[in-house]
Amino acid sequence: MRIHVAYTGGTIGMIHSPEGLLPGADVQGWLSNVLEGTQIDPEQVSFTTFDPLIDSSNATPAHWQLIIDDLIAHWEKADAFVVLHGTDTMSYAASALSYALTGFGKPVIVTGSQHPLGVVESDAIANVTGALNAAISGKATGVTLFFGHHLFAGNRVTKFSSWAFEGFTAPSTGPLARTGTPWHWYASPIPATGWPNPKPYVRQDIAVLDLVPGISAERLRAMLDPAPSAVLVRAYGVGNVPDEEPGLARVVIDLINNGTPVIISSQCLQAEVILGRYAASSPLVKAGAIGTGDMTLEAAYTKLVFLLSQGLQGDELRHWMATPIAGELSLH
Ligand code: ASN
Repeated sequence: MRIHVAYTGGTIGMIHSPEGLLPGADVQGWLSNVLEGTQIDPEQVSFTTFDPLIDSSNATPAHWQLIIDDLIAHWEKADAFVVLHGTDTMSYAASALSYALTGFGKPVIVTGSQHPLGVVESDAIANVTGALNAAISGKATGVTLFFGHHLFAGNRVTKFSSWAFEGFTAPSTGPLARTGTPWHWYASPIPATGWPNPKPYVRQDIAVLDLVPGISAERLRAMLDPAPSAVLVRAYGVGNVPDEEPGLARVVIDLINNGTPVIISSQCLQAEVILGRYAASSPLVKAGAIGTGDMTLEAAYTKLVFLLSQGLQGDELRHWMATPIAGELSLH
């Protein structure tokens, strides 16, 4: 089996410096040594080292597009793909890849590590060999993320720990598989419509805002002036926004009336946003706010960037935010 590895940066390939961790390890050489004597022939593995290698806290939609372009450029020469990525924004990248690669037809597994490969207690070997095992399994489809002994759908996962080796979770769906002898496979990704011939990712002016008890209408209005291209509000529970705080809901309604899409998600890690369930959110429903259902923040944000990059607005944007493109959303 031919495998292409795209190494984009992240702690996995970092070394210590006086300023802190930065890229510098020989990841390609390390990988060849890891594979020596295994069922994967190192000669069958192609490798792209991104230039520059980044700490994934620096990732932008342009960076997601570079990864997508590299995978597409190697499509004919490989049967499966592994992306080595920093963990900080790995779940954003995996979601972003999932929307753009619905027609790819070959498995893509994203992974990285909490510790650099050069420290004795590193999780790098376990994660990279796990991702490679998923790649050759014949069971992984679409874009997935392997981390801490679990394989997840790439657009269902979130980083919930900055230090634990099992640092990712898929709060609404659980994992697709976990390691062991043999691996246990639980569920298949949710079927979805796909997106033929997507346009490239372009950075969008999206404001992502957390509500907190005590936020005033003046503060919210100030944070949204000038109006962004879209607003993603991290509200409470099933998508509740306070309706008794004078003028607060009005700020959101005015935005919508002036043509800015407003998407309501939840601060709950495991969320099912149901706008209108409580009377508190009914003014927003009437104004046309869009709920995120059970999407993670990462899946909802990257989907919004994806749809705006496709040039969608108004009712089309609303329709596609509520329609699974790559299994990112459950329809109940
Ligand atoms: N800051 C690192 C990154 O996201 C964290 C990691 O990879 N563990 O690139």
